[in-house]
Amino acid sequence: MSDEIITHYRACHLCEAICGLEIKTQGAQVLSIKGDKEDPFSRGHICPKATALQDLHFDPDRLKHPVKRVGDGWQQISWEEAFDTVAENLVRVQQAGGNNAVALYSGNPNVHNYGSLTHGGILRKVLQTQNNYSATSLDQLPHQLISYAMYGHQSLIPIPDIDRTQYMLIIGGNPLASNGSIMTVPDVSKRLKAIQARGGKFVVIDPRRTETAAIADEHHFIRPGSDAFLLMAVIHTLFEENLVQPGHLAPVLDGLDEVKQAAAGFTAEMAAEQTGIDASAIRQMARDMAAAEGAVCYGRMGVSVQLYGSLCQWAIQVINILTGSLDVPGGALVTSPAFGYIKPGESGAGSFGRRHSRVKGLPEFSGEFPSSVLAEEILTPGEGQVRALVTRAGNPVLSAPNGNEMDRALESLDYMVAVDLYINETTRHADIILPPTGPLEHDHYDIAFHRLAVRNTTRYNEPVFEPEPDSRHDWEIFNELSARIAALKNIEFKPLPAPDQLLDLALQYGHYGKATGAQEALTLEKLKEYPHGLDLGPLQTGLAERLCTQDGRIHMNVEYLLADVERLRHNQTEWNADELLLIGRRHVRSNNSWMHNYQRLVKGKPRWQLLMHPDDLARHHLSDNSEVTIESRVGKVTTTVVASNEVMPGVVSLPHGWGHKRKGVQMGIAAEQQGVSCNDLTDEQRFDPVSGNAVLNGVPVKVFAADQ
Ligand SMILES: Nc1nc2c(c(=O)[nH]1)N[C@H]1C(S)=C(S)[C@@H](COP(=O)(O)OP(=O)(O)OC[C@H]3O[C@@H](n4cnc5c(=O)[nH]c(N)nc54)[C@H](O)[C@@H]3O)O[C@H]1N2
Ligand SMILES: Nc1nc2c(c(=O)[nH]1)N[C@H]1C(S)=C(S)[C@@H](COP(=O)(O)OP(=O)(O)OC[C@H]3O[C@@H](n4cnc5c(=O)[nH]c(N)nc54)[C@H](O)[C@@H]3O)O[C@H]1N2
Ligand code: SF4
Ligand SMILES: [Mo]
Repeated sequence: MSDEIITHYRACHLCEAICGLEIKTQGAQVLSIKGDKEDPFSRGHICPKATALQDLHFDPDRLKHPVKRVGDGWQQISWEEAFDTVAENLVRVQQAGGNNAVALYSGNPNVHNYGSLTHGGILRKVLQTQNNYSATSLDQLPHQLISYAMYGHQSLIPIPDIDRTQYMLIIGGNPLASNGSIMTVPDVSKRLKAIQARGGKFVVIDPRRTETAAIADEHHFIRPGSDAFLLMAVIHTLFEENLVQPGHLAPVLDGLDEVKQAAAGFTAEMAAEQTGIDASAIRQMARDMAAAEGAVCYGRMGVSVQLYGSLCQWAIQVINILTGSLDVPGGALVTSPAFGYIKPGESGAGSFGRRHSRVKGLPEFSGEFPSSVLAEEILTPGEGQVRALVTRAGNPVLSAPNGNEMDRALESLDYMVAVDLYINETTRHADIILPPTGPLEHDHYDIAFHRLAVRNTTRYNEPVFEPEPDSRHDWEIFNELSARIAALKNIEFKPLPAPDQLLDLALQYGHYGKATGAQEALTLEKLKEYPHGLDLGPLQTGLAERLCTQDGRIHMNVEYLLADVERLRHNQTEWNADELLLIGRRHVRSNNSWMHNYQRLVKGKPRWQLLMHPDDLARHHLSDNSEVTIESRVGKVTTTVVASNEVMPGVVSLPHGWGHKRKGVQMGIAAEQQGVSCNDLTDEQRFDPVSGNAVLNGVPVKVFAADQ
């Protein structure tokens, strides 16, 4: 192996910010990981997780070969045996119980791994099952549903033009910790401060004074789950004060009258009672949205994973439309990516409610059922019961509501296979685990996140290290496994070419595939000349020409959303002073459930405790830093409570993704961490009835001293 020091440029794939990295290696060693200052988009920004990429690469707990469960232990097997055994068992279960007897759950890292995106679909195709699930319905399903319903394509999602906005209303998002979501925005802290520096402002609505709220011009606490009242009151105020001005989109807009009627009665005073935010502040938000030269309302997890997730995301679009903030600089704009530019006729628009889940009857979206029903589909006997499961890059035991029920469900399966890097809370139930290469061992392109970025950019990176001998990339696993399943089922199958070939084609047929005066035609070859990434300019107006609805119009008058406004109207509730509502939280050193096995990220101050307001501690006769039991309808956990003025009274906060002490987890450092799983408390029976998206915030809980 050569002693040469090599500098690699490579995107960090861990979160949606897609920061450019400069990685220096010597032979098999990583010498340094730093921010790539020449990356035109991330400008050198990184967070502490980037340096943990080397820990992930060298982690002795990371699986390098397929393993088969034998009693309580695991035995290494060959790829041949692994693929054959998995295919035989999946097909066996399907022959006995029908195609739907096998379910597929796809987790979040698939979206950060382009080979998984290009090749994941083939496994779905050969399995021919309707039982598809993913982290989408624990997350951004309402965003996709609303874009599908209003603009005709689930991925035609308007993105905040943060670099030009003068007023940004952030509801239930904490980009300083998450680094942005459904808004790819590296270096977000500087970009937010730049709004203030140019005389604009941003306002945060959150039950916790988050890192983002702390630097905002205004922060308003909100009672969890009540945002729909706030949003409807903003809409009401816009009509009441004659501030509605849809601008250039007016000719393609449907439903103005229906929206006005729906908002009637949602006064700022009514919303104040429901949310706890002053009526005058609510009116001011409407006025500021209408007055600013470039304003944008943006809502994320806090308004997505709640009982009115879809209604909230709809109302946010409506507010942007009514204030003339959609499709204007400084407002919300659709992106012009090099891969996956959406225009009328584009495939993958989505589908909704073509069928319903067997037990609870929740609607399908784009061929998936909500993950909240996966456990019951496994545990409820009858025709169509799920008896085998494939997970790929997912950890539903820690990520889905009612983790204990999920645990029991996975335990009861006839067969399970996991495509994953680790033996964790979920994959420990698998019969066979198929581990792919690590992230530094394959090339990289951000199919999903350039599409969601606050600026149009594109970038391709070569692998940092050669893959180890006899290893497989995720996409190779899908190709090989699908081929075997297809052969046993006697269906036609052709493996897909490598992802870089598909990328090259997509670029050539894409939005920048033809030479223009300013730009040469974009091909993969061309893109490789820009290892730091290629800037394609700010977001562009032109939504009207890109609408994918059949009539080419924007639909604000979606029947099932207008009906949901009525559900909201009839669901005004009293603030119960004794009630505690549980919300989550994210920390910049953590990433969902799977990055607690790296010492540099878990060291220091513990970050897994329950936060509770000092008044609530007193009211419940609890002391700071004591052990408490938290109880919800579905379960109990015991952890440490700490006093915090960050959370509003009546609200407690516990992060998700912890709880690695479950028996059989083979992640040495993670298993030593004290945190418990927040999803042992979240309730699978609570979901947004419109989309079926899980409710992971605002869960009613009781908290009492642990020794009671
Ligand atoms: N209470 C509560 N629950 C939540 C949330 C919340 O805010 N509160 N957030 C929700 C959200 S937004 C999300 S996205 C979900 C995430 O839920 P999931 O996607 O189910 O879980 P992750 O924690 O992302 O787990 C990722 C898994 O992928 C594996 N992995 C990592 N990289 C790769 C790879 O390249 N290839 C393969 N094959 N495997 C890989 C890891 O080892 C791990 O097992 O959690 C949701 N759950
Ligand atoms: N460091 C780190 N970064 C991440 C992740 C991670 O786990 N760690 N996960 C990644 C993933 S998969 C995602 S989807 C994104 C999520 O990105 P964000 O949505 O920005 O992240 P969250 O911290 O979940 O922010 C949700 C906020 O909503 C608030 N909230 C809770 N309930 C309510 C409510 O009822 N109303 C309102 N208005 N607010 C409420 C919470 O207090 C929280 O501050 O982050 C991504 N980036
Ligand atoms: S913010 Fe951190 S984890 Fe996210 S892409 Fe940038 S370096 Fe990676
Ligand atoms: Mo997510």
